Amino acid sequence: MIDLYALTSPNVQKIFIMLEECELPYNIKPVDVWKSEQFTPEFTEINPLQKVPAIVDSEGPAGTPYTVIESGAILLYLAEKTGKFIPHDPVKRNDVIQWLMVQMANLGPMCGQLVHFFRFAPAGNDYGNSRYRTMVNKLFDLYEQRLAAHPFVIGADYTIADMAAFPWLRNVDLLGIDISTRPHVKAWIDKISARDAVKRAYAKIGAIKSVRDTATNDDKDRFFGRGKYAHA
Ligand SMILES: N[C@@H](CCC(=O)N[C@@H](CS)C(=O)NCC(=O)O)C(=O)O
Repeated sequence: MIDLYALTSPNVQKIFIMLEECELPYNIKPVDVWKSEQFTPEFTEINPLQKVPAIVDSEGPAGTPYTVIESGAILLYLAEKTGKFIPHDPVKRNDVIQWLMVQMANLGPMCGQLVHFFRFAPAGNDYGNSRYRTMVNKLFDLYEQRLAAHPFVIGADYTIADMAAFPWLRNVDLLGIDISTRPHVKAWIDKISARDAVKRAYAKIGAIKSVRDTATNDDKDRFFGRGKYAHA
């Protein structure tokens, strides 16, 4: 059995999708990052980085419980465990790993910073807003080029490279991105959204309660590393 330490954010959504696609049984262990639950000693022992997602697989590779942190590593772990959503062909397999890294090192962090400056930072961040919006627009254009040439990110097959990018690219409203100029990304979002496993994943994500709207200023400061939590 897999324990999934989760909330509702895009990096966590990837893991719900993969678990549902693989039909693996799992327990959801909510960690409300808006209530500082990521900083408890119990969760820090599971993920010293103090972020969701993390999984603990009671039947790890050595037959004993195994913990995995970082959404890209978790996707790879589950793909290796099940033999699903990563091709055996060595070239295609490397394509998946490359595009997983593109998502982890670029799309996720740039979208995360854009959401921070666009939605959460105090006013007066024109430079940050402009920089991260520019980076995110370039990345949307990159995926538009890819998806204009292939049905899925690495080619004909739906893989963990799609599952990694999907929760961020579908997030156009939160990001304030114009999807009308990226018709292939839009068609890919619609195609993935229509999958039964993806619908099941979002039903479970939608049922998770979080206190984002009522988070205290202290919890927000701690989450964002500012105020008395800044170490600059
Ligand atoms: N690179 C990590 C990023 C995970 C991440 O940023 N998680 C956020 C979700 S809101 C989190 O737990 N933030 C809590 C914090 O930074 O204190 C991954 O892809 O798993």
